[in-house]
Order: sequence, then structure tokens, then C-alpha cells
Amino acid sequence: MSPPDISLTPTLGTKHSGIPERLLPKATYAKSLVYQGKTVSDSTPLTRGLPIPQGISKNAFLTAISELQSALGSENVVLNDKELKNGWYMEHPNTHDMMPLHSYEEFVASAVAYPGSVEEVQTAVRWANKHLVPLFPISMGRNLGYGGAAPRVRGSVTLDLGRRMNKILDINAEDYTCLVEPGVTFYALYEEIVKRGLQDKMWIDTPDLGGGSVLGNTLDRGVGYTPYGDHWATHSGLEVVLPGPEAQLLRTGMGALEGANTWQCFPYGFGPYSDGIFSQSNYGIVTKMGMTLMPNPGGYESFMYTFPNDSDLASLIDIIRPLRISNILENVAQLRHGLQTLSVKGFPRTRYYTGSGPMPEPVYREHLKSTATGDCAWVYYGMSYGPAHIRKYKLDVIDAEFHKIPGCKKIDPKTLPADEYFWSRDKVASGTPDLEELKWVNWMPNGSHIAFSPIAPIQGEDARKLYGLAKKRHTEAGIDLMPAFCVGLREMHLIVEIVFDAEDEGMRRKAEKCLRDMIDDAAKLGYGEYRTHLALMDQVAGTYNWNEGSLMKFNNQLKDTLDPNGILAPGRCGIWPARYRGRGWELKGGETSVEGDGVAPVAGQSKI
Ligand code: EUG
Repeated sequence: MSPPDISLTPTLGTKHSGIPERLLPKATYAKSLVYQGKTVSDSTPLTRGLPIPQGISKNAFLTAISELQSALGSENVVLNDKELKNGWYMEHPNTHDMMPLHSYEEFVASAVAYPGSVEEVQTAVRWANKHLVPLFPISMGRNLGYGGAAPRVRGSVTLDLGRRMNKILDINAEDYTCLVEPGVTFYALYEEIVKRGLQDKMWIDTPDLGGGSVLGNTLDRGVGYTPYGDHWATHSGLEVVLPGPEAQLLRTGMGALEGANTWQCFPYGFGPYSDGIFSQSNYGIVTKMGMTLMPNPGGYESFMYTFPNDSDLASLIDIIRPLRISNILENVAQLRHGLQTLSVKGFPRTRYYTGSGPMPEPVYREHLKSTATGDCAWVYYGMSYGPAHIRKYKLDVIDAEFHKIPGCKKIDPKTLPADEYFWSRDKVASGTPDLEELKWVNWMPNGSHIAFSPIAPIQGEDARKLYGLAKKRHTEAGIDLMPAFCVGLREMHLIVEIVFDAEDEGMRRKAEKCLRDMIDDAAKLGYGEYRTHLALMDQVAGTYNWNEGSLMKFNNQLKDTLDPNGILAPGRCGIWPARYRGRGWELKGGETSVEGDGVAPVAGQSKI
């Protein structure tokens, strides 16, 4: 057991990745909980030495690294040859996946480079083309549960854009837009709006945790919880460095028109809408992004309802659908399982139960009785916006509809203590980034998590089927099931985070089997994931295979055209460059290494 690390979390004043001062006490507490749960040292040695990418000798690689150091400054290109340090959410590694399904040394970088400008990003791309070294760009690398900062290809050079490219280039308080670089977090953007005295005027839309990059999260099609919850849908304008040997720079939408003042106002410009190919892909390195901001609606009010039975799910979802589509339910609300209400308190599961296998329902329900939420199966966290009289109309409709479920309870917020999770949802749904959600990682020692994230229509029958298959596979694997439905405008993201002990090889295998089985089961029923972990990308991409995989054929054509040398994030989202194709790089489960059988010696040669 390592001694608890009591050092303070860096703040935004000292680091682009830091915590806002206002959240420092919370960070200190959250950090102490995480470190109490670590049973091993925070650092692991590189038992396999410096991870060199396939297709290049160690000498050639080291020579290439010195060349990049000369170009970017030696302090801005750092070899990953010492040890791997895990940390926690706020002080996470940029060298590897700290929540691995395999070993820490599989999804791991050979070096991290910190470009300080668009020109330096272009320099790195030209360098990678010259030496045929894979680059893996990250903004913050905080998409924990999906691989974090880690590259898909072992030994890639991570381009950490966030550290030196973290400026808020513009906040337009009249158009309600902003323009950001990769290293701007939701925390940083929010604090800047406060600093400029604009918080009464405009809101941002933040995910559950605010440490992620606004640009990175949006490119990964992340979700927030105000009415602007679909980040991709609310962005406007990208600046992109292309991965070919010329490292061409382009601006999308209105940004392509010299001098346009509409880059952040109108996302499409003229001609094909190109932004789509730069999200969840490996076709370009995005260096700037425009984002719209939400006008303060002039009031807001969180509400919370509980429902007594697991089997209430389907009828509840059918009640939610018409309310959500007609905007009576206005935000991306969460419908969370009761067990998650217990786990988000931040304590290890052993506090409640020491048996093996999933915690039995009577056990967690008994514990829920002594919480503010009370004994329940599901909790709906929502928010109503606008002045009181406008809210009242909507809240009355919601109340009447929700009460059609027998045993439904509205919990009066006035009865809730200040540290109740409800108040975190209240902040998040009103655009104030918080640091509460990560607490359920402490459910397990060395708590790690990976999500199963399928999309369904807002239909009771679909919710029932997905919940059913998740329950079946969790029961088989002996893992606690903690689902949350995030309800969008016409669909729901079901988020099932599997929490596992990263140091327990047996549990990692069970978690992987459970995830892979759920992906397959869901695909057979017609459901696909909106996003996934590095280790699962090939499998998920493989489920989007209509008409003999024509979408992946198209993706591969784009890849070969834009990135002929295959240097940019090979394998990301299941898209492999020609050099890697047909060499066994795809992960489908049961592999002992994440590497395939080498790469073609020169560009553009695929085995198939
Ligand atoms: C969460 C939500 C997500 C996601 C991962 C985690 C939150 C869990 C809506 O998207 O992808 C409570």
C-alpha cells in the first residue's frame, strides 16, 4: 500500500490542466479517496524498455527524436524511457492508459512532443512522414474510460497539443461564440467567462467532469447536460493540419473565406461539410475550434424523481420520450441506476458488501434507505430553465406524467444536504463544471473504468432490451451493473461504466469479456456504440458493417488519400492505414499484445 499522496492538486493559475481554485478543497478530498484505494505503488517500471514503434530500428528512432528535439526544443520532446506514473483524473499520465484492459505497457507512447504553435504541429507531421513514425495527437487526454491519452499503436509519439496550445482565442459576448485551442478545458473556459464578468450572460455546456478539452471532447462527440448537450452539433469551424507529407493547413466552413466574420456563426460554409471527417477519426490534427455558448436562460431549477422498481424502466422511458422531444424536458438529463447513487458517494464497495459476484439487490437497497435518495431502482436528474412562471408550467406537466409510475417520488431539494450528488448535477446542468462524478471509481481498489456506450431511441422496449443484455453479461462476469441513460433529443446514450481493479488480471479479463459480449449482443439487436475504448475500437467499427462494410471501405479510401504514409493515429476508431492493414493489428478479444505483425516497409503497401 502506497502512502496517501497528500500533495495539492495543481490549480489553473499554475497549469493549463489544473483545477479551478474554487474546486481545490473538493479535489483534495477526491484525491485522498483515490489514493486510499491504491494498493500498489503509483509508478510502474518499463519492464520492456523504451517502447519503439514497429518498422524502425532503435538507432534510427533515436536519431529521428533528436531531429524533432532540434526543431521543437529539446525540452519539448521527452522520451518515455523511465517509468510509468499513473496519478489520478486531475494529474493523469500522457504516456499510457492508466485504466488498462491489458498491461500498462501495451497502449504506451515512446515519447511525448509538445508543439507550441500550428507551425510546430506541421513540423511534427512532416517529421513523422519522413521517418514513418506514428503520431498520436491528444488535447488533454482526459477521456478516461476510453483510453485517456494513450495511443492505439504501441510506441507512437504522442503529440500533446494541450500543454502549449491552450489559449482561448476569442469569446464573443454578442454572438455567443468562442474560439479555442486544444488545451482549453471546460474548467478553464468557465473560469475565463467568470473572470470577464460574463457568467450572468452566457453558459458553457460541460460534461460530468470539467477537466477535458472543449475541442477534444467535441471531436470525440462528447456530451454535456444543458440544452446544448450535443457538443458536436453546437461547434462551428475547425482549423486542421492534414497528415500528408505537406502537412497542409485548412479551415472548414466559413473559415475558408479569407476575412469572414462568420466562422463561429455558421458551421457549413459552401460545398461539402468537411468537419465530420475530423471527428472520431485519424484524418487530421485539429488546432482550433469554434464553439457556441448558451445564453443564460434567466433562471433554472433542478429536480429529482425516484422510481421503485427495476422494471419501471420501460414505462418511464416511454413517458420521457414525448416530453423530451417537445422540449418540456429540456436538457440532457440522466436516468441513473440506484446502485450508482450509492457508488458515487466515493467509498469502496467493501463498505457495503464483501461477498463475491454482483452486489445483491436487497443489499444495496437496504443501504440506499439511509441515503437522501432513499430506497429506489432509478433516479431521474433533470433541470427546468427560464423564469419561475415558465418553469412552473413545464414542471407541473413533468410531475403529472412521472407520477403515472406507481411509487414515483419527487425529492424536495430543500431536504438535501450540501454534499449530496444532486447538487453536482445541478451545477453541471447549469453550465458550471464540477469534480464529483469520478468518485465511483473508488468502488474498486485501483479503481479503473471502461464504458459500454450504446445508442437507442427513447423507447421503453429498447431500454429494456439493452438493460437486459447488460444485466445478463454483468451477472455472468460477476460485475456490478451501474447504468445511466443520458437522454438526447431523439435518442439516448446508455452509459454502462464497468469499474474494475486495474491490478487484478482476472478481473480485467472478466471486464473485457463482459464489454465484448455486450457489444456483440447489442449489435445483434441493432444497437451500436457512440464511442469506445481503444481496445474495443476494432470490434465496434466492425459492427458498423452494412453492405459488406462499405463505410469502412470509404473510411480506408479517405485514410489512404489523406495520410498516404499512415502516420496519424493508426487504428484510431478502427481505421488502419494501408501499411498496417492485413497484418493482424485488429483487436477482437483474447490477444496478449496490442501489436500486429509489423508494418509494410514503405508507404501505401497493404497486404490486402
Ligand atoms: C458518462 C457519460 C458519457 C460517457 C462516459 C461517461 C457519464 C457517466 C454521455 O457520455 O461517454 C455517469
